Amino acid sequence: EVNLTINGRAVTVPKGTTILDAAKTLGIDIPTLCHMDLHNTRMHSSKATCRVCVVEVEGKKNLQPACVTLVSEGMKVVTNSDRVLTTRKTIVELLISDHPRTCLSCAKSGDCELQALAIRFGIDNVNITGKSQSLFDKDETRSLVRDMNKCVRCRRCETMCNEVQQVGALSMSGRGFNAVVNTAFGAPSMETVCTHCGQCAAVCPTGAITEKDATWDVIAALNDPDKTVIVQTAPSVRVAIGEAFGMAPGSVATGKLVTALREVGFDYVFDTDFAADLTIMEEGTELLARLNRYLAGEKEALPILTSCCPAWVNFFESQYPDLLQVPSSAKSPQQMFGAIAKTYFAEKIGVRREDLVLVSVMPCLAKKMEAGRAEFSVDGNPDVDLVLSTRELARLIQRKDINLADLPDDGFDNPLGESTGAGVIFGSTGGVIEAAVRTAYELHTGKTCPSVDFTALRGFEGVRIAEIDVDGLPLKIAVAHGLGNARGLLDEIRAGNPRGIHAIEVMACPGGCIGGAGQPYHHGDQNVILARQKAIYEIDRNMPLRKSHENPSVLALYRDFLGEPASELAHALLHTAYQA
Ligand code: HC1
Ligand code: SF4
Repeated sequence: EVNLTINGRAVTVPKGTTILDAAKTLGIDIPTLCHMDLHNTRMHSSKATCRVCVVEVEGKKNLQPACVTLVSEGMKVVTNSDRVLTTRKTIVELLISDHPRTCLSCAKSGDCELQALAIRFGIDNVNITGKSQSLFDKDETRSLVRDMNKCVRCRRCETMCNEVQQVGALSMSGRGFNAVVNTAFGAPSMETVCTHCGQCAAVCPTGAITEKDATWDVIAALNDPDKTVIVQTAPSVRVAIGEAFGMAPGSVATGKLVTALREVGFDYVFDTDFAADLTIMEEGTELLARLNRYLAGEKEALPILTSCCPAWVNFFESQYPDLLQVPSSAKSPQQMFGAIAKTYFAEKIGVRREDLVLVSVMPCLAKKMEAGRAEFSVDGNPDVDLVLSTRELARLIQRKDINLADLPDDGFDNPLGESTGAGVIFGSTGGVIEAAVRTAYELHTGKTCPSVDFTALRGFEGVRIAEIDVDGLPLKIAVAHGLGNARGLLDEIRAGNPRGIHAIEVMACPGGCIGGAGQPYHHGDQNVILARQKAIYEIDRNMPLRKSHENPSVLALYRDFLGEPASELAHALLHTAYQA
């Protein structure tokens, strides 16, 4: 325990606490730019690069950065003296002098932490000009735009990519005015190991890394009289989009979202949750087939890995090319939806696939890249035409003069809008495998699950291992979220799976899709992601049907079109192969 005063107020905190955290316990909000604590990781360089958080410490001549200075017994700290405030103002002015003044047209405007500091310190005019502000070319992919001219060298993205995700695509490069976080040799992201997870964008304080916007492409499609434009919305969008309209994190906005999508002009409003149920039918069938081979002595038939997360697919394709037979061959729900929409549904409404435009709304930036993969198109026509992140959809709704928070509830169109609780829990870490277990249990045993709540698979621990009792058969299941956590499990499989794990769910983003990089910004507050997780399980609890194999529209799809799960047609439309 250490006793100190901050702005004259006494506080006692554990030894090893920073001044910044000690101040927080008193509700004193010291501004920072580079600092972010998230997912048990300190997201900044240990050198406290931005120095916006400087404070006065009695007995010290120089101001001290609060984010790295530890408290000591009897310390007297002042966070808001004139000297501190004018110094912070100068520091922010220097940062801005070196920053493009393109706030009006920046994707991050309104959410930018540098802009917020400029407002806080009343900086209305910066006359100093630092480096030439166009030293770096923009790097654009289908998912992300990186404009390193806007980099403030906070190094959050680098920490995210190297420590949390353990991908290693970004590092500090150059010196002086040229110093920025960049790919190795400044190579375009497409030529690097980048998985397009977008988590670097989720923590970037400025507009240096943002999503590639597709909103105007969607508007163009909606305005084309020759096109029928349909939309699917991912499980975790409904528990996050409200935040963009002032609703509290964890608000369930499913009905308002459907109404907003109708008002925006989509001809049919459908639910990716339907396709999540379909995924369980295919992946669950595959799991059981592989389990039976395993029980018959073919040990390498398991474990099976889930395959619905596109950044995860990119990760194992590039980093574990020797393990490509381990993941399920099932496509993601987004792509299963696309394949069914452009065949079964197009036929049903008598529209040629070229005239049917499918827009996805996803919490994810890697989904944009996934939709562009060549294997997910027929004669150049993609199964999924356009992908919007949750943030982009919020902007599109606002652009159309609609306030989602004020809208009444409405329901999805059918048949591709019907879903179960198993479909919605896909949005949280642990949910995909829980959904699979609910179905696999009943198909394997022919009995009803005593309870559909497999709570041992839930939670927020980076890696969770649980043994599920399938009527006497113990199934060992692992769940990992965040690619760094997945790496350990993959290394274990490569080493012969010594713990005998049967099935593994991996989601690239911490929290799963609820923490996706296309969601409204969490600004480092993990409670936002936890509130969304709570909301996901609340939706599931309130659903009349909670097992994928009970979804009437999915059953009808098999009866009328696909035949059985894993049939030849199901394989052709709903499964894929991975490429090293
Ligand atoms: Fe996800 Fe999925 S759950 S990947 O996390 O399997 O993005 O929400 O749509 O495809 O269903 C994302 C979410 C989403 C897919 C489903
Ligand atoms: Fe790293 Fe993901 Fe950003 Fe790519 S998108 S640079 S993998 S954090």
